[in-house]
Amino acid sequence: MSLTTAVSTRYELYYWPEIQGRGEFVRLAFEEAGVPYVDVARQPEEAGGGVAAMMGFLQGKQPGMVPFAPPFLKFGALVIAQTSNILQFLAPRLGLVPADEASRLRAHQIMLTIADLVLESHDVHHPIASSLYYQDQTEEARRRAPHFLGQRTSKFLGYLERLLERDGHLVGEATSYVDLAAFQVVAGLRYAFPKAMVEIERALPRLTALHDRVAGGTRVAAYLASERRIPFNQRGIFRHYPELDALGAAS
Ligand SMILES: N[C@@H](CCC(=O)N[C@@H](CS)C(=O)NCC(=O)O)C(=O)O
Repeated sequence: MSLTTAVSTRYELYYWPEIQGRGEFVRLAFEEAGVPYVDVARQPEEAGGGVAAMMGFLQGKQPGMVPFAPPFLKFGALVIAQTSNILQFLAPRLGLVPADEASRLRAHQIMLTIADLVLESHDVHHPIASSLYYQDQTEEARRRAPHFLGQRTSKFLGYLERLLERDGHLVGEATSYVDLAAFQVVAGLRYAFPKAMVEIERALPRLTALHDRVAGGTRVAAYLASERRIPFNQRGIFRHYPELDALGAAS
């Protein structure tokens, strides 16, 4: 194959370079599978990386489907966006979902539900607009947090707990991308709301055990200890504002 017709078949992940965010669900899948990927925006601009490389796709300057927002994955001629969609594409290739259709649908269904929780987790600190600073919507965030922590978090995580209780797993016996995602939301919510999560997790022993099992897996543990794992921070989806970390009465 000549250089001009060669289509790269390496996995290229495009995501904001300084946060875990939604890109982390994809990073975790590659890390658990031990499959190499390029985290493009974290590479130097001189090497074709940086946010500029990502913006080229978002602005439609690159061939292939134009993504609405990161994360997106480039594989050959394919440009795939939407976290759950990326994972649905990757999981069979990475061995992170059983092969049968029912299991794959089940996995996608749970992943979409986790994606809803991710959005609500973000909207606690940005209840009015993503384009405004947290400091411009603190009052509304303080009102929203007890609703999120008192009702929504328990409803979402309690759903995962019930699946574990009833079926013994989220999807299949082997570690799936949904297990990785469940680990990530528990880790993120613990970072954002450490006090409330102690209370909330009392009712979630199976989910806590799943979190620990995923975190202790050989490849994931090595990843978490590496520099590739960006620490949680105040620019990501899960942010720690102590004034929001209370289960108190909702108003
Ligand atoms: N539903 C999409 C949401 C994508 C999304 O909101 N991406 C964020 C970063 S985590 C972003 O950069 N959004 C820009 C925007 O919404 O304008 C997914 O799950 O991938």
